[in-house]
Amino acid sequence: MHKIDPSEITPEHVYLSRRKFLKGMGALAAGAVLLSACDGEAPPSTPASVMAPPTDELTPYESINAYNNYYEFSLGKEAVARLSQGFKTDPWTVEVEGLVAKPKTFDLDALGQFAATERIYRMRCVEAWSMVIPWFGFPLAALLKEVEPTSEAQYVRFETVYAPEQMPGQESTRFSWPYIEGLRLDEAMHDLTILATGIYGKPLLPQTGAPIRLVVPWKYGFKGIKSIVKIDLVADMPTSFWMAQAPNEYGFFANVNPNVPHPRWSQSSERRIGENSRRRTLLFNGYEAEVAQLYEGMDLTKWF
Ligand SMILES: Nc1nc2c(c(=O)[nH]1)N[C@H]1C(S)=C(S)[C@@H](COP(=O)(O)O)O[C@H]1N2
Ligand SMILES: [Mo]
Repeated sequence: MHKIDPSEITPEHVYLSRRKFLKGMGALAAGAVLLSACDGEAPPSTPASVMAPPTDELTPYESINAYNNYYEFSLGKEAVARLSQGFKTDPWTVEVEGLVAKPKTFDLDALGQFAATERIYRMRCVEAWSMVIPWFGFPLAALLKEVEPTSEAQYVRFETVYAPEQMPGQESTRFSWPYIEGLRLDEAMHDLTILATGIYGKPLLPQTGAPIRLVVPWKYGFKGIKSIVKIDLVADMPTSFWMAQAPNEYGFFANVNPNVPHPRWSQSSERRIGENSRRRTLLFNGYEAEVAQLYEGMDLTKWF
């Protein structure tokens, strides 16, 4: 696994990784980024990622790691950190197989070969809370290219580790374990889609999905499957953990959409962790310009 040294998070590094997002941004936004990238200390305290509105502040490291959804450990968001302490994430392997020319099992060292990038993304849970997280990781596309999906591959199916002896929640028969998620191949290949291995330049802790988890910033948080052990290229749309659990509440695409209420939660606004007032939820979580073309012709007024 790529060991993230704190010295890697230099202002230059932050600046350079953000610069990649400047395409299509106005000079004002670019100026804001330059300013925030030049103010010295790392990790940056209030920078504006160009992918996020300039007013979005990073959620503090402590909050990101103290309020988690990870049902394998607990249904209580504040209990996950404690119950996942000591969860064994080394050694670890991710098997990539299915409709690929070159199936391959990646160990931590092999995963560390992929060029690391920093991505500051909003994360929006369907329960209507959100955070802004500075991830470290690499595009999922880089890994998929290495295994060479065949022309029959249409979807990617992800699986979380099954380890009930370490994950007390997996003893519950209320859910069908392991946790499964899926993406259409073009969504999986999109540059915004990453496999994350760190936050704020530090390796992921168990509660955020160590050692490796998916991040798809324009979709609801439940698509971001944690502690992945298996990635399968398949022909048919996978049934996700939540689709199996409550098909009337959870669709496959799950793109953030303020206009389509979930049966239990209006999606029009959200509570940003650490802020008092609610903010308006943005279509595709604010990444419309980057991803709307993936869904041309689909009915955005429906829950999906
Ligand atoms: N394996 C697994 N992955 C999971 C979950 C889970 O319960 N198990 N919860 C999901 C949900 S609902 C959300 S909102 C995000 C939360 O990520 P965070 O705890 O890092 O904020 O993880 C997602 N990934
Ligand atoms: Mo969630």
